[in-house]
Amino acid sequence: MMRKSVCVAGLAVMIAMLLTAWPIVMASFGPQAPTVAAGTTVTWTNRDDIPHTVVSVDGVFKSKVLDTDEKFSYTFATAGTFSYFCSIHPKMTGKIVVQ
Ligand SMILES: [Cu+2]
Repeated sequence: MMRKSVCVAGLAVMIAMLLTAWPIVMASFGPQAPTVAAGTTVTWTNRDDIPHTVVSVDGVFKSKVLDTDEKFSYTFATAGTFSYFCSIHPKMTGKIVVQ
């Protein structure tokens, strides 16, 4: 199963969390490291059938537990590289590059 939802419309970027293969440690964020402009709101959507979270490594943002099709959005006001992971499955990682 390989479902990705990437939508760049105006100042919004959609990131889907998806399960690429069994076992669960293969779950991943896609795209992995999109580059966006400062001021962009990034929305993560859980396209998987198990819960995930989106947690900034540096404590910049933190979602609640997202069930299937639930969303989390964060607006990146400043430039930098923001790494994040799923607190339920710490091997699920990604980053957002803000310019
Ligand atoms: Cu997860």
